[in-house]
Order: sequence, then C-alpha cells, then structure tokens
Amino acid sequence: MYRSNIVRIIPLLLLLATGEASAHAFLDHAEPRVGNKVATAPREVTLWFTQKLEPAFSAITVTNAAGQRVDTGKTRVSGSQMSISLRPGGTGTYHVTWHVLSVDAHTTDGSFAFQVGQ
Ligand SMILES: [Cu+2]
Repeated sequence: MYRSNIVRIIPLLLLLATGEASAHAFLDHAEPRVGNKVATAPREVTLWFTQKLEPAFSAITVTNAAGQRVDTGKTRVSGSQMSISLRPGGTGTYHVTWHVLSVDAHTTDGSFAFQVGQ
C-alpha cells in the first residue's frame, strides 16, 4: 500500500540525513588558533578535523599580509590531522585556506585568519 510505504521511508530518510551531517570532516581546531594573535610568525600551521582525511586530496595553503604564499606546498596528513611548514612571511594577517576529502568520500573546505605581531 502507498500509505505504509511512506511510513517506512520517512524514518529511513531521517536516519540518512543525520548520518550525513555527522560524517563530514569539519575543522575541529587549529594551531595557531583561529582568529588568534601570535607574537612571531609560526614555523608551521596544523589543523585537526572531526574525521580521518585522504592525504592525496587534502591540502592547506597559507598567505601572508601581502597575499604571498608562505607555505612550502607540502601538506602532511596523519589521520585526522594535517600540517604544512611555513617560510618567514613577516607580520600582519595570515590567511589559511584548506580543502579536505574525508574517508567517507565527502569534500569540505574553508578558511580562517590569524594575526602575527603586535
Ligand atoms: Cu561526509
């Protein structure tokens, strides 16, 4: 019957929707911390995610206040964590941009800034 099929489908959709929302890799925290101020330019940036990452499709780029890339271009992934080393880039606002592919085959991306200097 049409009506009994609907009754069975709705709980299944709710289950899928909930599983989906908790499955993606979201940024949990970062070092330097998101929006934070640090006295000197960090040697590297590390991001922690809510899920394990696929190294081949996950990367970080970092630009300094002048908009120049200051990362080395070699993102290192270990489990749910990824890092990149930085070259000296002076003071001011740094922008960190990331994209990841998590082990559930979903992609997420985002960006944040931190401050270097006074
Ligand atoms: Cu997902």
